[in-house]
Amino acid sequence: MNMFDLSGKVALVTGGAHSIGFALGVGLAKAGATVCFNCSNEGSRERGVAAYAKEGITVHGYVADVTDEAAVQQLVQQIAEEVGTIDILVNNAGVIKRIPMTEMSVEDFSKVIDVDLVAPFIVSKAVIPGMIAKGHGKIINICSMMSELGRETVSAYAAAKGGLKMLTRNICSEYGEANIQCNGIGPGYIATQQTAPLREPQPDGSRHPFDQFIISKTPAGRWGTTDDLVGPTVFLASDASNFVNGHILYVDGGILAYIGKQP
Ligand code: GCO
Repeated sequence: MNMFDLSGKVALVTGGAHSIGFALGVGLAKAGATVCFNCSNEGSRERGVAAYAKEGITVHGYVADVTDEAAVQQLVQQIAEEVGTIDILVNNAGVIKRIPMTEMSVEDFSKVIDVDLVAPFIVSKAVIPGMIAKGHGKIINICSMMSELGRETVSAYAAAKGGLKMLTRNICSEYGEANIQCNGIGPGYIATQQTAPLREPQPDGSRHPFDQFIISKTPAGRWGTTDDLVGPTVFLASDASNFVNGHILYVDGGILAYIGKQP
């Protein structure tokens, strides 16, 4: 018996057309799941479907705004009709705005909260009834180092990701008896487009100061890759984690355990 086998399971990865979401979608598919993803526009959907096809994966791609409850309800219904009731939800879609708090508009703050916290509520609310009807479900929320730590310029993102940690724990508390396990993945600093500005080489060719800082704060001595997140996500999506609930699994190379190297 392979407790990590996802065969027969339907997975939805929000924001699954690229970057971390794409890597997780590929990993879930390679573990046997039928993978669906949503994104914000048709161009991204087409590029995403093509990218999965290059990996030999037939995926179901949809355009839907995860902050729009009516659109999400329709998406979940369409997936149920076209693919099957969702067994695994990965709330991955997210944005970040790096602006000093006193310079950040309420509009910008609210946008980050809407995508990074309200949307996981909306999508989870939409899929839980189907999971209850099936007698099982897995919800995996992509949290962050900022679920535990703050830093300059990311007030909205930290507030959202801190809230997402507690939403994870509350879904666990409210629906655990329905055999729904809700956990989080807390990525460390992962080399993606979202973190590219933090890694840009300096004009003299030296490392970006933040790049140097993260390397000094990470026992693994490197930035993570999206592939580092796949195994932990497959674990939380599988029967191997049926008694793991309300847990945030930090995949950070040890950052949260480490005071940091003396300069
Ligand atoms: C930042 C980074 C982080 C990472 C990730 C860490 O500006 O500090 O973007 O937020 O993206 O969320 O877990």
